[in-house]
Amino acid sequence: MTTTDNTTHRDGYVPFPPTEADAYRSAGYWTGRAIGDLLRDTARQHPLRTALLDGAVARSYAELDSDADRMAHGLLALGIAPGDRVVVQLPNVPEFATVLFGLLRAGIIPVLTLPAHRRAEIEHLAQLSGAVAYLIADRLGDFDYRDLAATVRQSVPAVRHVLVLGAPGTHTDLNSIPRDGDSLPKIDPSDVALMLVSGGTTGLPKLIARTHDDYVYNATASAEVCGLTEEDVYLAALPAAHNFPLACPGILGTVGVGGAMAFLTDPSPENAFAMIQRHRVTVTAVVPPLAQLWCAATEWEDADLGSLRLLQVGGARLAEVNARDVEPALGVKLQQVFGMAEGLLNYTRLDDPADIVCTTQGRPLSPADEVRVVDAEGNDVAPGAEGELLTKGPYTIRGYYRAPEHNSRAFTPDGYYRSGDLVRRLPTGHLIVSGRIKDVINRGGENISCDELEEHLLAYPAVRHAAAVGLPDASLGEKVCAVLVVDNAMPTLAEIKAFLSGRGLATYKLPDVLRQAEALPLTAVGKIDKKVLRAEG
Ligand code: OOB
Repeated sequence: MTTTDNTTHRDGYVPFPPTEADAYRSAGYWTGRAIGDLLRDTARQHPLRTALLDGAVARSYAELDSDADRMAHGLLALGIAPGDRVVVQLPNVPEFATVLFGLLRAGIIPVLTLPAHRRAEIEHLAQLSGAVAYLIADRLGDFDYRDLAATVRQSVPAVRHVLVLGAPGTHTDLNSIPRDGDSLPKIDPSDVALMLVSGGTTGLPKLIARTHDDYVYNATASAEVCGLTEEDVYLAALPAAHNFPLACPGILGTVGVGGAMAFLTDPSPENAFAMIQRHRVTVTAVVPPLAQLWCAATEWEDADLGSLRLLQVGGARLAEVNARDVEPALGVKLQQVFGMAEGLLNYTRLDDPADIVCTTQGRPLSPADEVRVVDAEGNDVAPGAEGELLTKGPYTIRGYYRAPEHNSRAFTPDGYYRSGDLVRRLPTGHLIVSGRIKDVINRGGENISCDELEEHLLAYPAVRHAAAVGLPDASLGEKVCAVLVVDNAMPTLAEIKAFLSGRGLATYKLPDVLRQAEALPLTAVGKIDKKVLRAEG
């Protein structure tokens, strides 16, 4: 079997073991609903309720439901078959929902890439998934996806169709394909529904195949934890193809309860605040750098954010100082979310005390989530001690798609995913993320946790963003480099060292080098990109 084999997506998919799958079903975690049923059921019960709130294309649930069916018929009529994979790369536009539900209803598997992905990632993901089509928007800002698509078609010949939302250029206009048909395939809820892209910090991204059963549970259980109802208006501010805004509870959770959704292509404070005010947005999700920017922007933007009831922050560690800022600055309840595309989600609960919300990254979503905290030998650490988080459960994958060799390292023989995240578990079950196994600087044999150092650097008054990275050093192996984005004058290395020593930090953890940056480089979803920082030296 080659990675471009197109006949079936099941080759290379690692299923849940049958006995565990049965247990998830009989305990009621898996309900046998397809993701498309979330929309169908809401459209039947509340056809006239608003689903999409974006200006000219505002759609009711009945309209979105029929748009999705028509999209499904159109894609099948093109010759794309159930089980085929389609690489989807769309900005946050309302049509994202139509395309997603259209593909899901047709049983075609979307490979959900982010707008910031470029040739290296898209070629790799198209090849690895064995995609037959690539679905894009014409352009976003100065970037023309049609040019990228022309290159991808050349290098990955299995990609037969390029479908464009907007002006198609030399490709096919998505809106011109005929949309009629009489039947849609029956969906097996234990089948793969969609593929997410891993947010991994090393190497090329991996594919994470999620089933209807597991992802419906992911979205509906998340909606419950967030108290989401039909009164809510969810704003997709992070790229909609990312697990967090897609299903935690995000777009799918909102559809499940019959709330309204709005999509934001550019989450700058100016745009986001205008959207929140205009559509009376109640819930949204951001990454920590964006949360910080929004908090700071309340000083110069005067939009009315009174409708917002919950700001979810996750994707990377939110420093306590920044967590404490959220409620006073934005007048909104904070929820920390520690999640991963591979599955496990941790949420602080709406009734958790403020200290828990500001100092922990939440506790597991499901009573069936199994979490272990282990040492380097794989043994459970003492309660409260730091170790690597291992997990399995009803919505956590048992292996990456088409990656047997990597899977033998990334999963334990009994099916736990090795997250690579270092955590401590409180008696309440809340987890504190203390770093990544690999995000450690080895300075002359002493290990320094970057997270810990960053937390201290952020406490320095003028420091807005901070990142610690190890740089090669002839005598130490690695030396400690602190990169700072500051509001006012840049502190000197001596000042920073004195400040950190004053906070009681060990001498070997003090930075050897200080760099000033205008901004920190960010990944496709907006997390600080350490790979780039290290490469910049
Ligand atoms: C989310 O998913 P991914 O797949 O982009 O990234 C997962 C990794 C985690 O393994 C962890 O290293 C880090 O991102 N992470 C956090 C965090 N949330 C994620 N690290 C510290 N604190 C947090 N709150 O990032 C994701 C998926 C669903 C919901 C939320 C985030």
